[in-house]
Amino acid sequence: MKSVYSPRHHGQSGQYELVSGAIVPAFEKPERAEFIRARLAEVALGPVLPPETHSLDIARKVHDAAYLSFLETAYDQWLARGNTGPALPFIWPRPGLRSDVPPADIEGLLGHYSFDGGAPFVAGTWDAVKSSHDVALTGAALLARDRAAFALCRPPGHHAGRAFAGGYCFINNAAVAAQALRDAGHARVAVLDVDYHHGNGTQEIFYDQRDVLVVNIHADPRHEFPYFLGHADERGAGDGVGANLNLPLPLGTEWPAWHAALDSACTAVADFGPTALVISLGTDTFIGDPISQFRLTSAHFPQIGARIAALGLPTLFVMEGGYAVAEIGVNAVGVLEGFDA
Ligand code: SP5
Ligand code: ZN
Repeated sequence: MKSVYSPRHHGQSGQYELVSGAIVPAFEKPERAEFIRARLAEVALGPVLPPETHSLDIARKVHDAAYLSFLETAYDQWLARGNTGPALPFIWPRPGLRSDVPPADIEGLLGHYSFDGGAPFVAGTWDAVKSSHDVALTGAALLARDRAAFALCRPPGHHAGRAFAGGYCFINNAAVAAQALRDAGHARVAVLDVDYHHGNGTQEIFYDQRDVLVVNIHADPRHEFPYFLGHADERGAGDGVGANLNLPLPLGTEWPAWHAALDSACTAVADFGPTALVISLGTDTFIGDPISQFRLTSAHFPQIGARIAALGLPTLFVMEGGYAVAEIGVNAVGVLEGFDA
């Protein structure tokens, strides 16, 4: 299988995050993508291509134009206000405050366009985010000829919604790819998100559509980030009723229960009858993940790939989370090897 990778992901680096009341080095760091790239070479999975430059036309179908402009200009606005260091929000318009009047100041805009403090901007953030978007679109284009492709996206995307960043995510790469596949003529596209965390952004983007099925296997949001979306009763709205499926699992979930959920998810995908599949590939389900609480081991990841391959669909893998940096290459590439086997 071919992969797509850009070194421009390095622009998103040198950040901090607030974890359990402490400012700590960000878990979402450049080494993640480099370990995956090294493993792709080590197992000779296939060619690793650079992305082609794409316009934001497709991104504008899944994100608000004003939000995309904010992403592009946020760090310059932060500097212009006399700040240095990473730009992070610290105030949000929760219910009870007004969100209908966009702030004119970057301090307010950061909260207006995010749902947590986990998507920091530094000087290279926009370039990295744009490159990750280009990687996803280049991967999607490969499906015109190839059975499968791997978009080694960084930063990840599945927490980003139509008009908000969060959870390390800015542009929703999987949603952009799914939209590109729709535009390329696939009447129905499925997105299967196997990251440990619920892909709240992808769900929000497609929630009222019946042409894109979104299925999530994730830690129960009553106990885990993103807490405020991802429950089993969220089945879609309007035209999209029935085209969203959440399979929340308890903290501590091991392979048998996780694999049973994967089987249910794959059955739902098959029943939907898509002609293309996007996998939001997070490996933070791994037992050694520093911020997650499922218990998959490295031997399980190829089995995930094999089950997905059995669907027989053109499949784009889009990298999302996974923070056990030493093992992320083995686990992510393990899924791809299992698919190709
Ligand atoms: C793409 C992706 O996987 N994003 C995940 C963002 C998670 N951010 C919140 C992390 C909260 C970690 N809490 C850990 C408590 C450890 N004591
Ligand atoms: Zn995750």
